[in-house]
Amino acid sequence: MTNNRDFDSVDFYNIDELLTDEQKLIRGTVRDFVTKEISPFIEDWYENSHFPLEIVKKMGETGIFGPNVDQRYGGGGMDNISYGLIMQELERGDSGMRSTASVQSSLVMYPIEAYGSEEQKKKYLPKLASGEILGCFGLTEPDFGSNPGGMITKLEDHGDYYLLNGSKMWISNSPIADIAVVWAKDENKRIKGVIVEKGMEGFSAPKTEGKLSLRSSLTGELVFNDVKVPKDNILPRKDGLGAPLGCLDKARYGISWGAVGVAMDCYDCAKKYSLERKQFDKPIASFQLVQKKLAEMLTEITKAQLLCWRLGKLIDSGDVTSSHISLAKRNNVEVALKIAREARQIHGGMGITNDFPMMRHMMNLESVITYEGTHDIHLLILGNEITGIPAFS
Ligand code: TGC
Ligand code: FAD
Repeated sequence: MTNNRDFDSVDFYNIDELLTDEQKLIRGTVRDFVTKEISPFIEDWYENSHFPLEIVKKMGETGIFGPNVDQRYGGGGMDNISYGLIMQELERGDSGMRSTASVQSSLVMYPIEAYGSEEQKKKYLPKLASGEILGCFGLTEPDFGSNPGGMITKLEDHGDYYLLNGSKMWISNSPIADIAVVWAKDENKRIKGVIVEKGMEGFSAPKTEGKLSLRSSLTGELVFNDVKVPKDNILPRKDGLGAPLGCLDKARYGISWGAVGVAMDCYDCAKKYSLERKQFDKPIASFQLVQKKLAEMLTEITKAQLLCWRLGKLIDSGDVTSSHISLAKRNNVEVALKIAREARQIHGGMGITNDFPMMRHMMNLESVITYEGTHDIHLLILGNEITGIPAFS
């Protein structure tokens, strides 16, 4: 099955007027990339639970990895609106494809750039930017998902190396990653980041089978059995839970934009289908109930677009807080999920087939609404911001 239909972008409030020519150019480049390299194949990849490894190099060549990273290390040196627009376009193609880019850029390149040594930056960042190597991010453990501070994976100081023991679960890209940024506790219970390389003795990354969501993205475990990690592989410039959570802020921001990409794709499909499909001798678009669905979709997409744009500006000016990001991730993913369901309904029975992308998007969004902080965890982050009372535990 191919998904080759034309996509018409949605811009009811002329938000394009707020974008620079460079930002529009970047969006256009990634839109073309998705149209050529992802959309024609995605339904097959999804059905066969296949991650196309060759897409990593292609993404690197297109400048998709590390858009915010300093150009001295092979990054794009771009602003945050540009980064968001890249994520929007990729997720219009598929959430799994956006996931690959989120992990590489926000969860692997960002911590190496922000917390790593100069040697680590020179060693890893150019190769990650070009797609020569792929990274993954190990925070979640079998018994510590929403509460990563409880993690039990541990680092023991053995003089010139650390011994790493424990396991991580639900790790995007882990079975094929060349390096893993892993979070573990030292003897003082302080969380530290380490770079673990594929092939280190005692390290394995088995694949997680049976996923009904995000099927074009590989997910797996990270298992550490007395892995000797050289001291040079510790991220030296930040520790504590705030270090991994700082990376999550970057990725959650990207997801806010990505969700808009999905919502636009579903709305575009629903609008076109409703104008073509006839029942009772009329296009179904002529019925008020269908118009209500379309009008509400457009309203929510427009609100979500404005949230993203403003959030990007707040990040660029340094005025953003984590709860600003939680609000946008939480809102936009929920909006996208509702729009995917409504668009599916507008397609009637056809909507459940892979002639159309809504079911795939909908199933993908069940992961997106869970990872990077569940929907309810983001609500609690906002509750804490409003009241000053953390209700997590
Ligand atoms: P809490 O006591 O609130 O905070 C501990 C320290 O962290 C600081 N902090 C942050 N720093 C940066 N960014 C943030 N968003 C931060 N949130 C908190 C905080 O200031 C404090 O610093 P310090 O210096 O005082 O120690 O921590 P808590 O244990 O009560 O937890 C709070 C909670 C529940 C919000 C947090 O644990 C959380 O966000 N949980 C959700 C876990 C999560 O999102 N996991 C995601 C795993 S990665 C993933 O899903 C990748 S999917 C990728 C893909 O395929 O796209
Ligand atoms: P739990 O934390 O067990 O939560 C279960 C339910 O309890 C949720 O509804 C939650 O909202 C609720 N809950 C938990 N605590 C509270 C509370 N205090 N108050 C109210 N409700 C609460 N992790 C990584 O580290 N790296 C990755 O690359 C990565 N990729 C992923 C890819 C996929 C496809 C998926 C599905 C997950 C991925 N994750 C990754 C893990 C993801 O971040 C976790 O699944 C998520 O943080 C939730 O943790 P959990 O699954 O253990 O659920």
